[in-house]
Amino acid sequence: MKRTDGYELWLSYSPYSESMTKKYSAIIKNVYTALGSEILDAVSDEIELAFSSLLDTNFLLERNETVRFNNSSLLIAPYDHLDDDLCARLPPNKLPDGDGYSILSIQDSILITGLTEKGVLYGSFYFLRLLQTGKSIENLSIVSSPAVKWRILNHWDNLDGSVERGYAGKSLWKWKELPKLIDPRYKDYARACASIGINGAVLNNVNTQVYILSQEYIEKAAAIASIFRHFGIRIFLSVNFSSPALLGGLGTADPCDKNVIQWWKEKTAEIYSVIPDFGGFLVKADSEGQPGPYIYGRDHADGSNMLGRVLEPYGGIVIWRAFVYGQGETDRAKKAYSDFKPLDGKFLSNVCVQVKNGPIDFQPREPIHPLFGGMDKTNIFMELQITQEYLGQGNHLVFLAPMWKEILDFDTFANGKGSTVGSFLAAKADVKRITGISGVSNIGSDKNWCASLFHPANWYAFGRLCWDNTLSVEEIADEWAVCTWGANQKVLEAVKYILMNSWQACLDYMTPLCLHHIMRYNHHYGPDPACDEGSREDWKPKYYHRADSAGLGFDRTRNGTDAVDQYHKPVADMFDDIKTCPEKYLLWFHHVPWDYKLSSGRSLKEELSYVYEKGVKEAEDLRNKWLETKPELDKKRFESVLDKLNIQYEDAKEWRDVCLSYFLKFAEGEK
Ligand code: GCW
Repeated sequence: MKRTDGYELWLSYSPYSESMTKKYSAIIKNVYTALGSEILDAVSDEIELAFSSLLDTNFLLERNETVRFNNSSLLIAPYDHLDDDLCARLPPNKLPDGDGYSILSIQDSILITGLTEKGVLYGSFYFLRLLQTGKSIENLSIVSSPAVKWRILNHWDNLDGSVERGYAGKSLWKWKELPKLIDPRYKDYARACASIGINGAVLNNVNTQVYILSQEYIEKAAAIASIFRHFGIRIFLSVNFSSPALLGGLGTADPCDKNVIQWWKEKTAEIYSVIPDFGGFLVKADSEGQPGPYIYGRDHADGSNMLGRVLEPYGGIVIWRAFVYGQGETDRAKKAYSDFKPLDGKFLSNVCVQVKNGPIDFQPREPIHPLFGGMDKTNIFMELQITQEYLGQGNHLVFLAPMWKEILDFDTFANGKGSTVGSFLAAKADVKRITGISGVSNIGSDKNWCASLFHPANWYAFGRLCWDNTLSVEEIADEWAVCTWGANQKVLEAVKYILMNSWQACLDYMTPLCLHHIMRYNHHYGPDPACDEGSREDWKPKYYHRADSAGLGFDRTRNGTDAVDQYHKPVADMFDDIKTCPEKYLLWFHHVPWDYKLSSGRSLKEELSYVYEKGVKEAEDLRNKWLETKPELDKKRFESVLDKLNIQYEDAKEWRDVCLSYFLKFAEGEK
């Protein structure tokens, strides 16, 4: 009996069909894997586990130092573990770069190889996915390498077990029990991450507790690292920039002070002595109350480079966030660019600036952040949010892959046409740059990991898109759906319908035409365009929607805050002109008169009503589609998803009613 609680995620290894199982079993009679390391052992274990349900015959699994050719076999080993005869049988030019993999048919056998053990790990999981999704495993000639070097989950987990913006229970990390007790979930988490190519995990919240750097916590983190290492995952820690003062007892944390530098050197040496493959530090500095170099009259380059120098001898990196806003800027959307752009070229080669996908804060839709394509002499990481802080949290089923594709496919024109964000982040040819994408995790202690049986789709899509941003949304949806839900066509049809249509529904019932930040104060769930709470103007919905009797939307054109000119010229011109600004971004860039006619022929006022109504209908359709799975599914899974979709539908109506009654008053000249 397969589990139905979602714990196995997309790794339940349910056979696709009897006929495919027969075919696979006829091809794979023996499995030969390389011995030699923790990663290779993890690969063998995974293959054994998977084949016990994906094949219907007994197979031989042999682990050897060197792998040689055998008929009717699956051969799994890094290139330097293949014997000479097997190397000679490899077709020419079929080795991947870096941590990539090759999956090649050689006569009646299949070889999974790569230059590194990690490559073999990723290739093995890819191969298992072929079997889970019922694909042919004949005539294979697959070569694949990751688009970006670092594919990292950022956990906003606090050391007391709570999770900032977490909707799936408590933190996975049981700090109180560590390092003595190792929860088996650490391994299952790492398996799931490795299966989609994730190679880094920041364990703790960017809003830090300083004692993460105490000896006690470093040892706890080391215990987690010792599990993750088997799956090619390196750990990172978020650190408080003022740690030398707050934890070390120094009178300052000035990055130019020699005692401060010495403190960081010693702390870093202490970390590497127990975590030799430690990834590095993530820092939220001078942002939302977190201390940073500004306190000492230094800038982001001074602060991050100091840490970069300290980590450099160990091969560690600094990930320095660009999520800053505050004094001295008329438009919050402009602040990060204004602060960071002048520093381009000043950051050390192991310092990476991590930029949220959009200029504000993980809204249902944002135009891209102008720092993508805006800083070409700096390592830039993109930060996506997998946890749905502003998109219905653990209650709304919203598949984020379409949003992320829109972001990755956006053409910045940084080097002329075709300079997409995805190609900028990947920059495969540019070996000097460190590239990366981080995702704020949606994972917690809930049995199903992510708040519902659907939410793991976003964890999955994140990993897959980091590896290969040319994958289509459909491909990712297909893979996740079959691996998670099995091959029942009716169920698959409903699952895919929800995946493919849910983001559009969410946009329509929450933030049509790129309205943004109109959620309730602080917890960000539900609509509250009238909200006046908060100590800062740029935390209030009114700051963003700017509704008045003349119209709606934030004027970021050259007549307004001129945020448009932070983009490259053709893009800036396109956004600036209301006629060429894509309607999906309209209210982000323009204060639009209520009677302005949109491409639909409707006025803004009419369009707003139309889209909110459409969103409600779309949410209802998601639910109705799911009802069709009732005869096909167990009660538990059917009902758990239905419960969420019912909430989503009710919430969609609330969004429509609250927003329309508020905005239309302005349109009707009442305020
Ligand atoms: O907008 C905010 C979130 C905070 C988060 C912050 C950030 C970790 O609401 O919860 O803090 O973004 O990204 O630093």
